[in-house]
Amino acid sequence: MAFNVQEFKKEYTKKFEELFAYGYDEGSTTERFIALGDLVRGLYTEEWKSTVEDYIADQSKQVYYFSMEFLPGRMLKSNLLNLGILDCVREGMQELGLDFDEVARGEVDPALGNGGLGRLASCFMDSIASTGLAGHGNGIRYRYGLFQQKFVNGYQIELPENWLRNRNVWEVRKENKAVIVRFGGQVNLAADEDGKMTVRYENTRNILAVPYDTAQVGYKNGVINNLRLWSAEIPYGEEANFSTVEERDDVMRITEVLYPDDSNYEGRLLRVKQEYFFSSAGIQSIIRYFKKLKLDWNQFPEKTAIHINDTHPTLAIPELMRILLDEEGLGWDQAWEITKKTISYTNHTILQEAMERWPEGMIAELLPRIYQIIAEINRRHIEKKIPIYGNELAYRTAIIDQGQIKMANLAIIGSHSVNGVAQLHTDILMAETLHDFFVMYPQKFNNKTNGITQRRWVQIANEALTDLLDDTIGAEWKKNPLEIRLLKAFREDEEVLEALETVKLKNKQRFADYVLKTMGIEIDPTAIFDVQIKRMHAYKRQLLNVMHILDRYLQLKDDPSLDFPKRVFIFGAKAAPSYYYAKEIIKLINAIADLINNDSTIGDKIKIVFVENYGVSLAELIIPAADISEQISLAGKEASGTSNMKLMSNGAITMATLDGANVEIRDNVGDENIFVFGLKSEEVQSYYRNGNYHAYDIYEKNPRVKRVLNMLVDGSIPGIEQEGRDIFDSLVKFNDEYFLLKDFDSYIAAQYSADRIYADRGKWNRMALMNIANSGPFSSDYTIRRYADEIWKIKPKS
Ligand code: 26Y
Repeated sequence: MAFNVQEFKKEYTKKFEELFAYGYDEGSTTERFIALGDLVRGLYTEEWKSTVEDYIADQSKQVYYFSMEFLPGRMLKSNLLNLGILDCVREGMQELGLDFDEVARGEVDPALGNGGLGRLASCFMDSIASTGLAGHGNGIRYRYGLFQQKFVNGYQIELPENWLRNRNVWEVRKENKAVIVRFGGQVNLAADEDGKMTVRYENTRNILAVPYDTAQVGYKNGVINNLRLWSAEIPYGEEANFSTVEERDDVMRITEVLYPDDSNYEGRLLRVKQEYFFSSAGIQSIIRYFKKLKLDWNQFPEKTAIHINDTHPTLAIPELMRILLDEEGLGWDQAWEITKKTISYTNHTILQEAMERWPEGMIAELLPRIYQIIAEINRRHIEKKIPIYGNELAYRTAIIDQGQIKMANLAIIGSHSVNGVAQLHTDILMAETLHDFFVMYPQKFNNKTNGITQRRWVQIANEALTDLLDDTIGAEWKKNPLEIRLLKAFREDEEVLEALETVKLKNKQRFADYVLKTMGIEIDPTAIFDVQIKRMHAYKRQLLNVMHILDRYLQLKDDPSLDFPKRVFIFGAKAAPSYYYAKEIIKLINAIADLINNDSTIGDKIKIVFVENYGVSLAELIIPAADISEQISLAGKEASGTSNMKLMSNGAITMATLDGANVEIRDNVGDENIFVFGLKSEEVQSYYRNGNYHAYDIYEKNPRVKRVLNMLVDGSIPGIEQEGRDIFDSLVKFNDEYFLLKDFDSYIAAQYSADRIYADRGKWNRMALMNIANSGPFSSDYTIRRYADEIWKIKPKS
């Protein structure tokens, strides 16, 4: 984008005054950001418009990524980076006497997701645009995002996240693109004059879905795609058919708040309303677009791919069927072929408790026509499969089972592709979780290992590393992430290794400053920064990390002269508000932090920092500062993980079980550049199958384990009477569902070998370098290319 510093300064000054009627020097940080954001949006609207016009003119195939969650992070820097004007704007701001980084922090970070699945969606949006693909997001514009987390006396408190309190400069409200979504009422099938069946709905509750569009700017390629988020409003005119104020308020509630849960399914009516709302609105808007092309319906799958991010948007399947059947008059078989060819589905979990199922009666009442269609899909599925596979298998794969509608079954049957998010995860899906379906549809199953966008996670988050890379290997890695492997050639180059250490130290200092300022805790940037950042969940085993901390603390208390490098244990995690056990772990970690951080007898050897309100922006601060990346879920439980990829890209060394994408990280960096420990997935499976795991025996026989666990209940950690007891019981009495005790010894051993290597700076730096150099394959640009080639069948714009 042609733009110079002088022009920028003039435009910015003008824009600010236009918006606020005084000079930018008088403005607040928020206002300064708004003026800048507004200016930047103006810079790309022309290209945004022409991208759409080109797509229509070329009739290029479009892919739509349906996701209940997006976690884009602050967009100012990523837009500037991708437009190629980041340096120019930074310089201009400086010349205006403004602190660019501070102004950038004036942007609210939209938390429209829970965790990995939502952030993946946003990495994908960036990669889709940056690899020149015609692809768009479809989701919900929640009025309130994921709760803001505060700690009060060590307990998690949730506050509403009013992210729209200031103007959202990036979004554009498109009222003329609004559609009506109907709920409830009755369905009547009647023959029209020509004897053709027509479907009529009566007494429905109609909701206006208004899209808010946000540009998805590709990296220096002129492509600008769209993220369309829908907001529920009251329709006007004859569509407004509410009889009571309560009914009307109900409408407003649909897009009010994000469900703050990432793994415990709850059969809440409001959630299914949200799911249908954005699925239906998305499908309607896709159909409207397709109709502009004036093609035959059979060409719909040639021009359209719709991807559903987990089962949350699965109602897109019966909704597409409904429109093709009822509104466009296609026959069942034709509509079904089109639907299957269009839809593809990603599974993100094997945890049974996260599998969506809805009560049949609830769907029948809320979405009567959709229910009929699901029932018919189910009936035909069973009828077709019985002669081939027999009754038992056919019924095991039924969509409707014992009064429940199983969304994963509908997603698999109604799509042409089912993928897992790391090789191990896909293997488990095929062999266990979805084995029955794998038998029926082996060709549908495929793996697409997750990825991350290094544009945000390296170029924006870690400018110091970016400069070092540019100086050392040139800038090609920014366009072709695999080229970062050129760094390997420097693994014995002391100058580069030391420069890498300096970069890391600088990032650690930056984080230490933040911690001192916000938490009043002083941490030493030369200590090992040991990082675990992810949702709080039992299977992710933050507690195993805690056991290591307690063990280390006890060793030090026994012998204060013990010589190992200082460590700062850094946690960032939100717990679902209803997930009691996870909240107890939060309280425990905070209590231990209080105890250890204030124990002067251990001489700062251990510090614990649990940051409040972890999210994308904090991740950008923490990840570049990490030495160790904790990826310690019980093998077989973490579908992929993506913080593991972000951390390795920033030179942290992974402490890992062989779970999710950790396996592939190990394969890429080699055993000598990662710390691996713990049970393998097959071993875990075998314990589960044979029921021969006995946590109590380990507790009794392993004195170190016993001593650590006793600390939870013997009063040595103040303020955790209830929590300590509950957690102790879950591990010792209720047999430790996630095998922490079993993995304890090997975890401790791996941690001690990390200590030893860290003391050898040259060796550690080399490992860090090798992690960075091998992170290229985990770019979401490649992941997206594989989705495009193998699932969506779409080609980049040439
Ligand atoms: C049904 C509802 C409660 C629900 C809402 C959100 C269920 C699940 C989720 C989100 C799941 C999620 O974030 N899964 C994570 O997806 C990442 C991207 O594929 C994986 O890296 C990570 O291992 C997986 O836990």
